[in-house]
Amino acid sequence: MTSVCELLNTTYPLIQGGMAQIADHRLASAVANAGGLGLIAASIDDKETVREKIRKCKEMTQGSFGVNIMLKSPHADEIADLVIEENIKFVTTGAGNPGKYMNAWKQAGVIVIPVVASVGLAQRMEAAGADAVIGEGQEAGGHIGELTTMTLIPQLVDQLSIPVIAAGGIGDYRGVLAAFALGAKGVQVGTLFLIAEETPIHMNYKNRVLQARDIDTIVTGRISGQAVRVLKNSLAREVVLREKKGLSQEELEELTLGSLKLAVIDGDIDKGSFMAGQIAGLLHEIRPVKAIIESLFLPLEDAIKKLHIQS
Ligand code: TUI
Repeated sequence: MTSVCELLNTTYPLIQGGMAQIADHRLASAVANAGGLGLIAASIDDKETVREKIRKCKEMTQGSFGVNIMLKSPHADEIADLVIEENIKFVTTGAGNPGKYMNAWKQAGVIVIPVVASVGLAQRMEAAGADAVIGEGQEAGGHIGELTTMTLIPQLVDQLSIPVIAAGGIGDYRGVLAAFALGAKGVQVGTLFLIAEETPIHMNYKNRVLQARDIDTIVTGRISGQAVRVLKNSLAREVVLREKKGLSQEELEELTLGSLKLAVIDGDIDKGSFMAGQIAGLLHEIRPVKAIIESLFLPLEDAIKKLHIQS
């Protein structure tokens, strides 16, 4: 079986999360240059906006990078074409089922790695030709499923033949070790990159992540079926309150997606939607992407030796 590093053509078995409206060419190229798979998040951008980011990224790195397609985007169809036009080698997808694009991508030689939150979708993706899946637990930030990383990953590993990459709740080498213990062959990390030096978000966003405690995230949209994990603030509390009074899924989506920009660009502490995972409480310093990635993998050999398993 080919390793995840061989599949991704990377030094480390690491994928950067496709963080909507955050992960552009600057973060993607920094991750690629540091030996991981960088991703440009297409988010709700139109085709030409994403094309521009791809072209810039090509100039900034010789390393591996790809595009994350948010399948609820009104532009998802045209982004699916764009990755082929631009000869993109790697695609990850989120928030849906990319089945209708799989044949075209596979024919074009794209390596496709859908993010899944359940075994059922993962099996359909494997049957449709996915090269690997990213299993994302509900510890993650942003749009999430029901299962935790701890429960999802071993179930995926047992039911699939393709490599499983773990996401959700991984914030240091201990999380990486745990993911491998569960049978994952690689990791995807999002929240940890929010506070990377190269990540182009408002300083207020980084500070909110740095100051977060363990219990400072909340899930909005659980009732209406569009669960999104964010840092607690007045918007998040308002959304949960209005949801209890019966807000529609569309209204909720608009409220959270529109306000993501307020967090990322304006750093609006009260009205912004600060998507982040539960591991935010572990994170305390801003570092360059390269230092972050090395701190995930270089301590592993030593940590394995020091593992104390009582039996
Ligand atoms: O997609 C993500 N994380 C995201 S997307 C996003 S932008 C957004 N914001 C507000 C509302 C909606 C989108 C912010 N964060 N992670 C991957 C992920 N995919 N998590 C969960 C899923 C998922 C859930 C259900 C994938 C497929 C699915 O069902 C598909 C089907 O048809 O069976």
